[in-house]
Amino acid sequence: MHPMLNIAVRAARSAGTVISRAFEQHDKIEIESKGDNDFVTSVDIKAEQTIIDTIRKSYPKHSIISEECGELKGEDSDYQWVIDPLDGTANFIKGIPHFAVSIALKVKGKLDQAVIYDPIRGELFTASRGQGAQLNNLRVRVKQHKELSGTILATGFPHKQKQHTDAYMGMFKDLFVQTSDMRRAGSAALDLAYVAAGRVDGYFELGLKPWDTAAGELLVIEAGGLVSDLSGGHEHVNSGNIVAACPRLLKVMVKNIRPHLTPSLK
Ligand code: 2AM
Ligand code: CA
Repeated sequence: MHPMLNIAVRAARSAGTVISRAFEQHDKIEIESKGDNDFVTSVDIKAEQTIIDTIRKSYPKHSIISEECGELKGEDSDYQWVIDPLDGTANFIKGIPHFAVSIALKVKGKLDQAVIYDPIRGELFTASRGQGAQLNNLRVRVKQHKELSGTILATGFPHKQKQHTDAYMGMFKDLFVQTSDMRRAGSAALDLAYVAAGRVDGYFELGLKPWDTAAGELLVIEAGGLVSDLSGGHEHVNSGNIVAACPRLLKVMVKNIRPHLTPSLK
């Protein structure tokens, strides 16, 4: 295993322990509102600190960007860790056991290493650039589909950007009538990991942040899939609007999504 992936795994497992212990004592979790429909708990912050401490111990000069701390510039800006300590915070708060730790490393702006860890199921998704994607050390691949018929797509609702509800529902409807079914589980990181593992066939969501998707993007690519913005382009990191699937299905998904794009979603 690449030494930096090894550190990412160590950090993700330590954070996972913090999260699952806290989940067992669910009634003691302190919740704070960051804004409309946006919450942070003492657990997000503690898990994030665990990850940052683990990375800093081995790589004190690397830069870090994380959900709760924002950007921590290091002496070495070629290496940037992108961290979501608890993706699926709303599930965690409600007691729904579906959330994950997401850690990616970018080297000179390119995704290089990725870990997504589900501490409830003990599932560890890993990827290194050019080396494929694994679930608990076994190779995984995206499912191949040429059309929507027979597929299950994962998605997330634009709950923090309700101005996009009509556009989103238009996309959802056109896709839904052609698929077998949809899933809305509440963790973007796990949605992308599940695309990589072939558990769902594709995924789309609007308004995400870089730490929601960085590790998942490398996992999907290393599992033979593609990630794009809603028009099939490369703006997803800036826009936070994302589609992921095997290359042929992604093309079909984008074809169905595109007619619903409003100027602010293009
Ligand atoms: P979080 O739990 O870390 O906040 C739910 O749809 C998924 O979307 C979660 O992964 C959640 O991450 C993420 N998310 C973050 N910002 C969002 C936004 N502005 N709109 C929709 N989902 C968002
Ligand atoms: Ca997140």
